[in-house]
Amino acid sequence: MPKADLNLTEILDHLLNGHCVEKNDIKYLLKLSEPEKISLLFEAAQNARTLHFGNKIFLYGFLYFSTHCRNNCRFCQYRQSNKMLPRYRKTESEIIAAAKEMSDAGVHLIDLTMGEDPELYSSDESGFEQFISMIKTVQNETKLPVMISPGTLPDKVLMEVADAGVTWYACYQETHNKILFKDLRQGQGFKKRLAKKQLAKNLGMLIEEGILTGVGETMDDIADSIIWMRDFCVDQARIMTFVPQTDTPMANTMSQNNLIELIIIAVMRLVLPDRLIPASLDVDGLNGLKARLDAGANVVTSIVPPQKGLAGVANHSLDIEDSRRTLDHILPIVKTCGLEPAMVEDYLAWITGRQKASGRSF
Ligand code: SAM
Ligand code: MD0
Ligand code: SF4
Repeated sequence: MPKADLNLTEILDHLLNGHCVEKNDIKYLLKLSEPEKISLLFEAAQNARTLHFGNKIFLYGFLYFSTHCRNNCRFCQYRQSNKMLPRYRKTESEIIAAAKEMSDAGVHLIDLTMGEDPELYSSDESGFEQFISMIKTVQNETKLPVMISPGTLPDKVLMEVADAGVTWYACYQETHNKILFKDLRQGQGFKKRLAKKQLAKNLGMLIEEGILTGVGETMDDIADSIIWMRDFCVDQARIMTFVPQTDTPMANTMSQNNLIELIIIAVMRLVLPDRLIPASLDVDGLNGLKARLDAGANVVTSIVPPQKGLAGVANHSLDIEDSRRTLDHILPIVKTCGLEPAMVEDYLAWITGRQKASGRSF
């Protein structure tokens, strides 16, 4: 057997036996290019998922309730300088109706996302009062855990959110390479974004970290991000392929083939075997779901109800109004992967277990 093959089986076995690997081994896996070896990687990732989650998949409803933003991330269509984009700010009753529709359909979590909306961010903390009360109502009405993805909230607001019993805080770094970060999230603080995650974690919230691929990063950067996620003990680890957006500075960046995202999902699964890893419908829509689950993801995210004027992030409208981001369309695909949706009780039990294991149950 050529030495490289031995390397691959050894690294995969090592990971499947619960051992830690070095950065070089992570990079070796990330750089695999032969189809047979990539298949072995995906098979190992599926085995790691089965070991920790059986054949159960979690389902996240996505509610992008305000698309106004004060920031100018170069990759994002919702950047403040993009004047071509029609924006919306949903009312509390619209938000509750969409959240209820998704909880009735059977999702396990509601992800409340917004741009850094100047209406909230430009005043002092008082701008967030309605936001906090809206979150509480969503929790009460749906009886589901909530994730918030609101940007870099003021510390005091983050504390109030934690007090309100919000389960998850998502605030993606995109990259852990400071130079690339400065380029992607121009004018924003690398350390500030990290500090918000640390504070939310200290306050007892579960943390999702996320990175992008196809934005000029190297495999060394991706390996560093995966190691950062391991060291920080993130609870959910996300990778998304950059989707070029018209009327933004990165509009002409070449679209990257999705295989790299799939390989990164598989490597994340092996390095963080007991964590949640999204298969986002936001990048390739429903057509991209099976490949992401086959690579080892265990949460379908960006489920969006139609006819409510709600948008996605990486893709503004892909698959939304034709109902292809609903459970009717998603569940048959989950089944063809030999998987099935978890019960909401399974999801709540996972959360409680995670909070206890990390000393975050109060
Ligand atoms: N405004 C908040 C923030 O930036 O933290 C919340 C929105 S956040 C959930 C939006 C995320 O979607 C970004 O952090 C990025 O990872 C991803 N994203 C945005 N534009 C994208 C694009 N064009 N292609 C792929 N992913 C994108
Ligand atoms: C997703 N569009 O799940 C959403 C979003 C925010 N927490 C998540 C990027 O793909
Ligand atoms: Fe605003 Fe978030 Fe888009 Fe950046 S990624 S421009 S903070 S909505």
